[in-house]
Amino acid sequence: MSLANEQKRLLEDLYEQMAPNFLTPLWEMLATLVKPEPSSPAASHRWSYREMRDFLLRAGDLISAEQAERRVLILENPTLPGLSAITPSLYAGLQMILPGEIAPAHRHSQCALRFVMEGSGAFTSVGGEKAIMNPFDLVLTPGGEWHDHGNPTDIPMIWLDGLDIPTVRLFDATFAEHLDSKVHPETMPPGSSLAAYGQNMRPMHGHTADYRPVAQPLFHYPFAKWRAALDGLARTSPIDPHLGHALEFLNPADGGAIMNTISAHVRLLPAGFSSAPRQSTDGTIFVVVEGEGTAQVGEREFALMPRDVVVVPSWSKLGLEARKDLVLFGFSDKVSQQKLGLYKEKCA
Ligand code: GTQ
Repeated sequence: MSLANEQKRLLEDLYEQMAPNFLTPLWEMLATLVKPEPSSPAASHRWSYREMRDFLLRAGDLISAEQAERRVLILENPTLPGLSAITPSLYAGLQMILPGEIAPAHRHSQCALRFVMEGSGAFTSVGGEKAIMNPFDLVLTPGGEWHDHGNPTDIPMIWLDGLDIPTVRLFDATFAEHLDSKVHPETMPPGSSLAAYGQNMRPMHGHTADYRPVAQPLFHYPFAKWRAALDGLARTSPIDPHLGHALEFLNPADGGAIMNTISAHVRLLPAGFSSAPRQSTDGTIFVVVEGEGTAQVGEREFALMPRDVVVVPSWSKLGLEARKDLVLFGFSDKVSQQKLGLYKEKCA
């Protein structure tokens, strides 16, 4: 037996003997733990809205929102089965509230965003203030805030949920509770926080601070406003070769990201525009809002149609091409990574 083989045999013997003591040798693992660059366990994938919607409507025939607490189909990353994760740090789900239904009030450590896919006039209530939702509105439920959903209209309401469930799981820091009543009592008329904080201003006497957390006063970013802002940017600023015209949603209290763990943005890529390839460490979930085009994600190509959802894992090379003016909404864990000093991007 050669010396190398003898060494290997003795080491393997040693590993076997230490295993019952829950000890393993780093030198066998180091290369997979500390890698020269990200190689995500998540896959890129596109979910067709038409297909998801069909399954969700079928679920709607079988279970009520109240029974389910939240009637949601989880968009599970194909290579992260059983983890309820669309990227290693984030969760996405498609939620439906049928006419007359209520999804009862609860609160939890996890931060949530809602991006409306269809329907008009249903609401998410946050701390007792309703946000009346319209297509492509962004509504936030920051961690720890009471929230319920309801649909007083006569059409189904469907939105995409984005939560930091896997992040909170990583830190083992989850708390949740139910409210005694199904619906939180109304604290302020619908639109109050948007009126007070949605114009780059704030009430001088801070009377709303009593019911909205000072650090997170705004929770409704209507489509009409962000779409107009994107058009305004496109009219006045040169286009970014990697992003297209892009705007991040901000928390007006501090100019930072919308929530503690989730960042969100929108992009407009004019017809004929092809973005230069870009990589970033924040695996991103995109929703197609308008237009048509393609997303080149590493070696794979996805056709983009309105309301489809595409996940782009960390450090995948992303190139976007617009056939018709393409408008995208995206969310990611960028703000978490920035706080931890991890965020990086690379533009070709
Ligand atoms: O609406 O509160 O998709 O608590 C997953 C967990 C939605 C919600 C989800 C939740 C919610």
